[in-house]
Amino acid sequence: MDWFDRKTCEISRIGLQLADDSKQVTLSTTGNMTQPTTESLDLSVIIPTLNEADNLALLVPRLHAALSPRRYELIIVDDNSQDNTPAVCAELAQSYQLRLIVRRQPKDGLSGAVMEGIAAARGEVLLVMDADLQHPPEKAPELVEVIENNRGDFALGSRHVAGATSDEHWGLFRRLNSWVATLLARPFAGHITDPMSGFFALRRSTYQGAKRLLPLGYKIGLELICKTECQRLVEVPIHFGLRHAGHSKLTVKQQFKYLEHLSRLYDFCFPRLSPIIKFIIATGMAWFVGLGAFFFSLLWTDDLAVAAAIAYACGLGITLIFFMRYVRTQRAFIVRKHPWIDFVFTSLGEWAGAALTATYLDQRLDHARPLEVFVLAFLAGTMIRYVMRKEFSQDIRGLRRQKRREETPEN
Ligand SMILES: Nc1nc2c(ncn2[C@@H]2O[C@H](COP(=O)(O)OP(=O)(O)OP(=O)(O)O)[C@@H](O)[C@H]2O)c(=O)[nH]1
Ligand SMILES: [Mg+2]
Repeated sequence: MDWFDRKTCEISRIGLQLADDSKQVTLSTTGNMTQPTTESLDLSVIIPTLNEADNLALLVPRLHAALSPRRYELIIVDDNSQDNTPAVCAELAQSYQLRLIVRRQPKDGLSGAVMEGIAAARGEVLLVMDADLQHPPEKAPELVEVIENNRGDFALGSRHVAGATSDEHWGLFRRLNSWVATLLARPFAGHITDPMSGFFALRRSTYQGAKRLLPLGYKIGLELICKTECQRLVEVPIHFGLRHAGHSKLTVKQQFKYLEHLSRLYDFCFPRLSPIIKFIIATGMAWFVGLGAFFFSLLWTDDLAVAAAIAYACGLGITLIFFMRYVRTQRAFIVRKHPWIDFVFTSLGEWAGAALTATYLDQRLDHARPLEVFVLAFLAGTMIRYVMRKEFSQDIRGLRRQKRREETPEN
């Protein structure tokens, strides 16, 4: 029996309506509260939660005080929290308008929760914020007004813009981490000082104009800035408080996801340049490892062809790591059905090309220099890889955008 069955009696006693399907449970207010209808509203506030019951009890009244007398709805999207979030929401729903969406088996984390909340929202303006009280609810009207008064298309609560303050005292590592993360987002976040902020507002029509939303991990704000292609981004200084209760869910795993997310955003924003740069990075690393392996092999063999063949095989190990990441994170975009079979053929092809080139040079040149053999053999292998991946496996990412599966009409 899960929490939902256990809570049914309690929920019905206080007059809440339940709607259930295989994917989610929606708890919405009835009685003197507003039921979800198709009627549009001025504002929808979407709050993703994961074990934030203690924070919600404080946040909801403060948010209500800040937003009154606006016509707004509050949507809490909870990913099956194991604290008593549903009970706290049920309690709060007696005094405040509130819709709780519980996702039973979420796989797409914070970003997916926000998108699910937006899909259920009826407001003309959408406001997204965290539940842990780090985002001051009193600043919500300011963000909304930027959109309502058409001073911008995307309003962000910022920790770093002039006038912002913070209770958090970050150590050197966290500051460096945040600085690098912001720097990596700079090419598409422009002048924005806090593109990682999860406190933002935008018009519903702006959201609907977003192209190919495919968020990963935590940075839904950054995804939206990119995919809506908003030009008028306005930062509102906030006082960034300390988490009131509970624990941060920002893990190291999430930080790696951020890198994967960035990689996708680079592909989106720079469809030609991004794959080329990634190819260069992967190839550069393969060459670097290959060079080490080449000279190491020469310690016990003076056959340059053998050393080059071993070195290229080691370089393929690096390519393999990049390809694993590629298949995992870009599966939705891969045109071919069996990328791993393609990878094996391509690898064999390039390895054979490099080995044959080295053998040829070693046989034909009287005093072949090791470095010459290495460079020419690796060059041959790299060219074969480029051609085979581009033409045969159609691993073209941004190179030929019209072939990207995500952009074909059926998607
Ligand atoms: N629905 C849902 N909400 C989540 C998930 N992960 C985090 N959240 C919520 O997203 C908000 C931000 O999460 P935090 O853990 O505070 O992360 P953060 O603010 O980026 O990091 P800190 O600065 O360390 O607090 C909070 O309201 C969380 O409850 C998730 O997987 N699903
Ligand atoms: Mg937080």
